[in-house]
Amino acid sequence: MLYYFLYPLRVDFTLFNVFKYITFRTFGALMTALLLYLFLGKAFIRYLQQKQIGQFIREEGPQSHMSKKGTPTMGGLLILFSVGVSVLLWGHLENAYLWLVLFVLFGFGAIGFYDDYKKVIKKENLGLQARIKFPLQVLLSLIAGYFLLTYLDFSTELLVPFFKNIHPDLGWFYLFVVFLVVVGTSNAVNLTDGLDGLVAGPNIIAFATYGVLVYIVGNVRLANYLQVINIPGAGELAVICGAIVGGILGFLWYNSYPAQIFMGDVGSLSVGAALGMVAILAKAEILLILIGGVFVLETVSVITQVISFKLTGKRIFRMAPIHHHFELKGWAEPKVIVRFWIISLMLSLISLATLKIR
Ligand code: 57M
Repeated sequence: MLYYFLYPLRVDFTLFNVFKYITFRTFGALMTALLLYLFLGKAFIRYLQQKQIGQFIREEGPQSHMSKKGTPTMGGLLILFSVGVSVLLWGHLENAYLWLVLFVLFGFGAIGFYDDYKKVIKKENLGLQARIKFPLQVLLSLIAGYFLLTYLDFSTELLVPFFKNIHPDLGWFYLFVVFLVVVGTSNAVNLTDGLDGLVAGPNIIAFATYGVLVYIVGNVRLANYLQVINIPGAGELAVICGAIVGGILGFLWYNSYPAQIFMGDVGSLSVGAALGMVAILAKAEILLILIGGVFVLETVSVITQVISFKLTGKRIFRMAPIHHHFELKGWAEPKVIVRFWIISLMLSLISLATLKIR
């Protein structure tokens, strides 16, 4: 919105010329979302406490989690609010990619909110059943994919990191890729959200990395120099990546160990789905395996644990997802969290290096 009000004033005040730069508006979006969460977070936590919107802790989890009972949850609501306001203020609102990410962010946020509402407010511990939750996620991802392939005529080529000459055109099968990446990432981030700050760190790193990638992909000179695909308009996604980084940073101020608030499914499902959507729009969906490596590790640990237990009756890990395994090995919670952040940062730096190794 600011772009429309202030950019035209550049005729009289050259200062307002800055509003045409994506980098400036990305920084503005990050700081706005961050400050919104920082200033509203305390009152929001108090509100959740007053309404007794607190976390239920399952018996079978690590005993160390029992002390977390009643921690306010659904902190993701304020992430969505901060990101929404920030994008409306700083975004170029004629950019369809921006609205596509917002659609996925708030659509999956609505699913997560309903799940949290049933668990925390209606006290139905199982929340929204998977047989309702999953089809809703599939539907949203297919709507986004269909809009992308028809109205936006988006490329259905699948780019492979390291091999610039391998880019098969998947045609309508690309819809399946959109479903897999968006729904898969949403649920992988959801699984990872099991320790204080554990999900915030890798998401901040992942969205910052994709913010750089979309800026490059959207800039014809940089894209040609690095020999990556150029997608006109994709650079604007750096603004929403900045807003999400800011919103999660603000959340992390309160979620850091010992957490005063959890993000809830309303946060983890929405942020994960948005990450998947941004990866698709950056034509870097395979790279998400690296950039979102911590989420992949967590999901693979659950899959292998369940398969092993079903086939042999034995567990591979002391408990899955793998963050609980290290907890039960005696690692202090903050140590598990920060080490996962370090792994996430290493993987993101490696992924950026792949841009040169082609
Ligand atoms: C999402 N939710 C946390 C919080 C957060 C198939 C199975 C692997 C599913 C998995 C599961 O239930 N996942 C659900 C993870 C929960 O966090 C809430 O959920 C939101 C995210 N969706 O925002 O509101 C708990 O995580 C802890 N937490 C923190 N700090 C945070 O900042 O400490 C969360 C955020 C919170 C709190 O304790 O209550 C969760 O873990 O449920 N199930 C599991 O992960 C369970 N693993 C398991 O059953 N493993 C089995 C099999 C099935 C693989 C095995 O190893 O044999 C573990 N989680 C729990 N209890 N809570 C262990 C049992």
